[in-house]
Amino acid sequence: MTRELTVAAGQLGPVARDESRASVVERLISLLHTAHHRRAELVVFPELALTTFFPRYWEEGPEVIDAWFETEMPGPATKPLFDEAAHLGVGFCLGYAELTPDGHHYNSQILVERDGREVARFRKIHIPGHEDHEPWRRFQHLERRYFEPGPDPFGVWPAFGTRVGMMICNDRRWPETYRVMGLQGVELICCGYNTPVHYAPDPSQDILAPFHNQLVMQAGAYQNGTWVVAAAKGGVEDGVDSIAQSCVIAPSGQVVAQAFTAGDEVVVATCDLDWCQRYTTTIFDFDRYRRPEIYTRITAQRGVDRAGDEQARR
Ligand code: CDV
Repeated sequence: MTRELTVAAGQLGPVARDESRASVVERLISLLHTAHHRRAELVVFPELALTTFFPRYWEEGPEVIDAWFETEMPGPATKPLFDEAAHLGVGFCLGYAELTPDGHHYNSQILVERDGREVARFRKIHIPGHEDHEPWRRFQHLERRYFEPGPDPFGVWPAFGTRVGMMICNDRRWPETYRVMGLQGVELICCGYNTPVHYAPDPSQDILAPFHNQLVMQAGAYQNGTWVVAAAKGGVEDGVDSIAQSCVIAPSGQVVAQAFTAGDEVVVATCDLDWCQRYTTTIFDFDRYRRPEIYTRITAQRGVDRAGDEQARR
């Protein structure tokens, strides 16, 4: 018997700065219904799904900043989503800004099982952008002002009859993300993202944004023999265009389903979970072929070390 799981990426179009959480939750519930109708058992929603992508604004004062964050999950605004999902028997993965009881600010994702049970919380590990106001940019990307990097390593949890991992937006660009999960036998990675088309530090990359989005996730899926479900918040939000392209990627690296629009849309695929083993027991049989003793630099150093140049010149 094959192990199958039908999954969905619940893509959101733009969320206006003044749109209420209640209104966004209504949109998420509508996506949930569509996904359920199409037999999905797990819906992945975008990063920071409940509000506009607020790191584009320079905000001052703890009260103003904290207003973008959730202090409870579920809280009063999100409870209807949790209730409806449990009622339908559909699990989900939701990105939100988390303010913990002891005052930490994280860019987080929660994974909830079909019966409404919380499986895990994941806090974004790679925090992109900048800390200070940089008026030369068309818009800010102040994630490094508003969020601390997640303190926990990438995890993998038994859930949905498989092994599920999580990553958030910029995490998907780093090969270490997938490999740390691959080494824990991941079979399905859930990812939410907000990726503006315009990249201020090097605008020559703008035209390549959708290509890079697929490139990294297809490579990560293939090199670790895992499914990836990725959900965007796309379209023009407060004048800033973000890529959409939500998708489901197979362990072969092939995109098996993809969004057609940059608005609210459900992308569904049925994942044959045994497909993972075709890769993890052959070309990427880690036990047989990996050489961790040769890769020590990966964890021993952070930036580039050219100390070897001097020696080579002699
Ligand atoms: N939300 C993000 O993490 N966005 C980044 C942008 C800034 C490049 C991304 O990696 O898509």
